[in-house]
Amino acid sequence: MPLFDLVIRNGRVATGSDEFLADIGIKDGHITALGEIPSKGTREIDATDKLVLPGGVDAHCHLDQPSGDGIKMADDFVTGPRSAAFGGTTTILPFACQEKGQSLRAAVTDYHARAAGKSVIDFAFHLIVTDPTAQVIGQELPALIRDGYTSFKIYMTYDDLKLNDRQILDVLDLARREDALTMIHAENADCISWLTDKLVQEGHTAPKYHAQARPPLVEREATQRAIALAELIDVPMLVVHVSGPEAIEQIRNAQSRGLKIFGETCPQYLFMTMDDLDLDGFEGAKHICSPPPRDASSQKQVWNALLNDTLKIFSSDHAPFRYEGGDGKKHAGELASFEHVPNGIPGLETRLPLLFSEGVVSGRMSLNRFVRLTATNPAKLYGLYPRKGTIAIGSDADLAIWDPQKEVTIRNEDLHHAVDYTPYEGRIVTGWPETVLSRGEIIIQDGHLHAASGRGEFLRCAAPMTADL
Ligand code: DUC
Ligand code: ZN
Ligand code: ZN
Repeated sequence: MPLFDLVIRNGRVATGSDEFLADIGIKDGHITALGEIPSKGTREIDATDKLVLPGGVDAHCHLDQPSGDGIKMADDFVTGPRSAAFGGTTTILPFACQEKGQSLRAAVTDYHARAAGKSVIDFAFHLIVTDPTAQVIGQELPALIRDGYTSFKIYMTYDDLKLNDRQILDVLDLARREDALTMIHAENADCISWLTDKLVQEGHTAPKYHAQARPPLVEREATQRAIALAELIDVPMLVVHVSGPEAIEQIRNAQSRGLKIFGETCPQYLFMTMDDLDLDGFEGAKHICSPPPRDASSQKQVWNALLNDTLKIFSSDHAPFRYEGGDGKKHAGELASFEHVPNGIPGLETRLPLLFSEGVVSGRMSLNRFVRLTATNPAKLYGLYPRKGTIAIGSDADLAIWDPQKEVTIRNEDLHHAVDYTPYEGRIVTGWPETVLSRGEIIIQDGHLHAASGRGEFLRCAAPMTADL
């Protein structure tokens, strides 16, 4: 009986800290040998001239999340994870979103039902806390944290999601007591609604005005306030989807004062600008997300913040709405005012290839940094490390074998999500994850899916490893 179910031979292996030539032996879904492996495996993969990287961990995506009357997310727990896998991601963390008035436990039960038997890759849930009642703070959240839901997103904007400062303090205080991580969407709600009303009154309703209704200042102010609240409680916090220098400056300042404030950014802030909201007709709606993409100089600053460790996490914020049909971007009509367009863009499948191409291949960032940003750091921050996010003896054999030279033109027809567009249509990238393994099983090879929906396992998260980030 062979020692290994699978041996990957001769690949250039990279982790968050090292790069070396090695064979990888896999048994029962785990990595059990690294180095020169003389014995043959039941199966073998030749990875000569290929890179073998940890499968990506996408720590911010929205799937099958109710988003308002008449609006439906295009991706569920079949199509979203499948699309992620084709893009080299082997773990996702979508959200279980509490509706105001709903118990958090009921929300979690609901999302487990949505996900049951569907995902092709492993997944955990973050919670979205919209109604932090005494019962939620005192009982439900502590119990859920112990059950493996150790991170929750809270919002400072969106009427049906937002918390006031006092509620935010309650959540942060609970996170400190129970050793959990708060993720915060930092935009000032009153500024946005005031600016929106003004723009609409002036007849400025085209998609491009979305960016004017949410300028950098509203993100900066909310980021600064959120950091002050976390400082008051003395607890780590992650600012999600940071879009530009104003918010980055707040985070960097907090870090320089020794605060455990982390930052996440997403492809839209490196590869899109607000000019994309000003396409012909209603096409700009395809690029509406919040915070909005900024300008070319902001993109540069976001790159810098990834390179100087201010931002430690790179996620997709995949929020999938179809352009055509009446349940997505156009649910309020062909030329609806920007404030009625659902916020969000697809990105699960393109997240890694975009950063690999423009980061690693272009020479901006090391391969180790790429791995840290896209796999190791999120696995640590969300209590999944070292099971996920690295290549080490004992870790799950979640691996992506990249052809670092393959040129791919991104075309929506070649992607595997259920959205009818990609904001990156026509963009050429170099490097693509050709073979993807999840717990030792080959799930993607030769452009095909080789695994059944539903094989993915639910992961319980441990406490965030913030000391090490
Ligand atoms: N903004 C969010 O806050 N969530 C989903 C998508 C978006 O654009
Ligand atoms: Zn958000
Ligand atoms: Zn989001």
